[in-house]
Amino acid sequence: MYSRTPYPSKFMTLERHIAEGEREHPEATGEFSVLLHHLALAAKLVWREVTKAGLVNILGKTDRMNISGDEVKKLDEFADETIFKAMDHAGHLCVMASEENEDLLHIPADYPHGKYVLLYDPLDGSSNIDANVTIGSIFSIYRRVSAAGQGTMEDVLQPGYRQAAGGYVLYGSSMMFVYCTGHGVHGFTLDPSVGEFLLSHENIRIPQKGTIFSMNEGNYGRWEPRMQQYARYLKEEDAATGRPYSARYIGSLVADVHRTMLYGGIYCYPGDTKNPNGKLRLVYENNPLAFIVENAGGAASNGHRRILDVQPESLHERSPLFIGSRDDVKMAEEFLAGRR
Ligand code: FDP
Repeated sequence: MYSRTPYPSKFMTLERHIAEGEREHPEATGEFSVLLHHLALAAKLVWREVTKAGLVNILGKTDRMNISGDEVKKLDEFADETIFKAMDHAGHLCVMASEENEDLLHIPADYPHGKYVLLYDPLDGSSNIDANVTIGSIFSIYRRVSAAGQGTMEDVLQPGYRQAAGGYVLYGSSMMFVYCTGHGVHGFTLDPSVGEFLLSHENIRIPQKGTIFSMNEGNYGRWEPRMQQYARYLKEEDAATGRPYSARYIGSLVADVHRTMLYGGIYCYPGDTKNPNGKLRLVYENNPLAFIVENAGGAASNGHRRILDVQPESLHERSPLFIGSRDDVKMAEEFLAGRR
C-alpha cells in the first residue's frame, strides 16, 4: 500500500506550494508566481557557486583568474549579478535595488516592465564565507506605486508593511528557501538528488518568549547605558524568568534570525557611538526579516518603534534591529525607553 512508504502522502514542492497559493487568488495573473520561481532558480545558481567556494584555491586560482583563465568573481558580486540576470527579463518587475549597488537597478530598456519591485541582499554574512559558515540571500517584493514604465525611487522606498512577499535563502549544511506572502511562513529544503525544494518547515511559529540572546557583545563599550543594562540583565541568574539567557552569535544576520525564529529569543543589532544606527540596512535586511518574523508571530523593532512602519528615506539607510520572540522584543524596548 502506498501509505506504508516512508514518504509523506503529498510531496509539497516549492513549485506546487506557489501554484496552490496562486489558486487562492482568482484575480492573480501568475506574474507573482513566476517571479518566485525565478528567485528560487537564482538561489540554486548561487548555492552551486557557494558549494565550490572552498575549492577555488585547490583548483588553481591565481589572483582573480581560475584554472581556465576565466576571471573568478567574488562570491557576493556573483550572487548580485546572478539574481539580477535571473530576474530582469520576464516582465514582472519594473525596478530592482541591491545592497551591492549604490543606485537603482533598472530593467534593460528592451525588456518589458511589470508591476512588482524587488529589493535584495545577494549575500548576507559574506565575511563568514571563508570559514564555511552559513550565509544567505534576503529578498523583499513590493507592488509598484508609480503608474507605468521604468520604476522609480518611490517604488523602492516603501514602508515594510507594504511587502507583497519577503523571504530568505540559507546556504548552510543544507540549502533552505523560506518565504511568506502574508499567509504564514514556510521553509523548503533543497533535495539535491532531484534539484527540488521540498516543504520541510510548514507554517513556522516563533515561541512567544525564548531564552537565547544574539548580539555582538564586542561592541558593549560603545552601547548606550540602557542597552548595556539590558545585556547585563539577560545574563543575571534568575530561574523564575529563565535567566541567564544563552548566547548565540553566528555573525550572519540571516542565519541568526533563522535560528531565533525556530528556537525563540532575541537578535539585537543596536546603534552605538561608532554607528549610531547600527550596521544593518533597513530595506535590504531589516524589512524582509521583520515581515517574516511578524508573520511567524514574532516582533521586530528599531528599539522604539515597529520596523515595518518606518518610512525609508534612502536606499542604503541603516537602522538598529531588535527582532525575535514578541515578549523579548517588548522587554528590550522597555529597557531602551528606561521603563525597566
Ligand atoms: P557581513 O558584514 O559579514 O555581510 O549585514 C552584514 C553582516 O554581515 C550581517 O550578516 C551580520 O549579522 C553582521 O554584519 C555582523 O556584524 P558584526 O561583525 O558587527 O557583528
